[in-house]
Amino acid sequence: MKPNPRASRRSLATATALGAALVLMNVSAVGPSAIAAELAPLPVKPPSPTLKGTPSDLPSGPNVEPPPEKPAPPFMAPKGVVNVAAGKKATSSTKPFTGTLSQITDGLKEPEDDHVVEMRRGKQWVQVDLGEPATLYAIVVWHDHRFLQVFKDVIILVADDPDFTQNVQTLYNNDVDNSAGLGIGTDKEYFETNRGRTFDAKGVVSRYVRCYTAGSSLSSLNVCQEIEVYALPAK
Ligand SMILES: [Ca+2]
Repeated sequence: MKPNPRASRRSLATATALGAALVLMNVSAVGPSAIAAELAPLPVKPPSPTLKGTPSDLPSGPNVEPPPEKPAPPFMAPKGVVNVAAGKKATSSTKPFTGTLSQITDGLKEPEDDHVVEMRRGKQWVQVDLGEPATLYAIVVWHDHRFLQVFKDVIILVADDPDFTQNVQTLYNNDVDNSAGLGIGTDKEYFETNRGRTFDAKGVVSRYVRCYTAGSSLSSLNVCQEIEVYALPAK
């Protein structure tokens, strides 16, 4: 039987009208707050990918995500979020021996040696003071995408105070053996690309963001290029 184009056009028109009616009903049922929370892809501008090749001996295991073959789908956040960490003050557990802490929030994160802040080995952290509490939707971290590598003990915390004693919340922890002593992590280790890694902040209200590492699959040193924190701008 041949399909009847007129009938299918009619049913499409009916479906469209029905869909529009349902959307209208939804909008009136949920009110203006839901309209304000319209989602859009996170406005991250990834740096260039590295031109260095893939190392031959890549780590693998049950707790390591395989190297990504294509970019992850965009992270959806409330429309209008901005990087509230841009230009904000960064501190660290140990003084960097290459680069300065202002580079953590300077927006530069190309796969170049002078865009990487390097610190000594062991468990170290870098943190950003947003200046005031904000409702956080996503944190994006570039440790060092000059080389494809897996960072060890990636732990992302937020807190109300710079010493991380008040309202401390863990957003990510892939320290499965608790070697960092901050609790057993259940998140995966991952290969970092030019897209960094986006961590879901789930709307937590916080002022300080702290990112731990303990070296990587390539080096025992700790490194960081950029930390971005996405929130709606303060009114
Ligand atoms: Ca930077």
